[in-house]
Amino acid sequence: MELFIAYKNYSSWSLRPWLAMKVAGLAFEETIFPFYHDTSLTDFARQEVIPASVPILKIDNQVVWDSMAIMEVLADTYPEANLWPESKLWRALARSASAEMHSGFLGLRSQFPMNCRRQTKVSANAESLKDIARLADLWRQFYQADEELISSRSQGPFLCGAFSIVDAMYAPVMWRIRNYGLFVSDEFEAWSKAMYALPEMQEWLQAAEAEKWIIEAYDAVN
Ligand SMILES: N[C@@H](CCC(=O)N[C@@H](CS)C(=O)NCC(=O)O)C(=O)O
Repeated sequence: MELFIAYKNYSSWSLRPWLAMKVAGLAFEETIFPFYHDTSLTDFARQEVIPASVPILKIDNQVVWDSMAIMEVLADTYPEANLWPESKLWRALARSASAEMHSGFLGLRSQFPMNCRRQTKVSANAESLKDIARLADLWRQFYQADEELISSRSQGPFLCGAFSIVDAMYAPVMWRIRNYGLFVSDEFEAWSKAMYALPEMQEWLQAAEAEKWIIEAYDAVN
């Protein structure tokens, strides 16, 4: 299995399946396409007839593109990895929040590009403030769920208890909130601490810090 990603420092979509695969203990090779600095991604995409966008997974001679599709295929292929929560109720919540991340939070995503190695303080604009308020609501829904949901929650500090795809989907949001000095809610802070402490997240950060590539526009956000 081979995962094609981009810059660990900047590529938020790359982080999602990479983290899910690492936390699940799935073995894979990784290739980095630094698409601002060379043509490796466009060359590969032309050859495979897919969009020039990462992440991409090669599995059993099949090419899968798009972060959500990759994680769904992995969940299908490795059911024992429990990439989605075991409980159907939690799966529905996790899938809804994952889809919301995949298609939403445009304010936060455009104002605050993921930049793992740079910590600074930037005020949120009106669109980002709406997204931050939505994150607070969402986190309340996960952590103050009704009794029926709570009784089927697995153990752990993550959104559904044990780590699952929904945590991977929001992993770049952890970097954005933390590294731009933003605040969502106490529940979000507790989740963020658990995410930051994951050895796999620290592995990603170390690799991001060691990367030599720079995207000046992202480093100039203020
Ligand atoms: N919806 C896609 C988004 C992927 C995406 O936008 N990837 C960015 C990197 S984080 C990319 O490959 N950009 C290529 C480019 O701008 O040339 C997914 O979930 O995989």
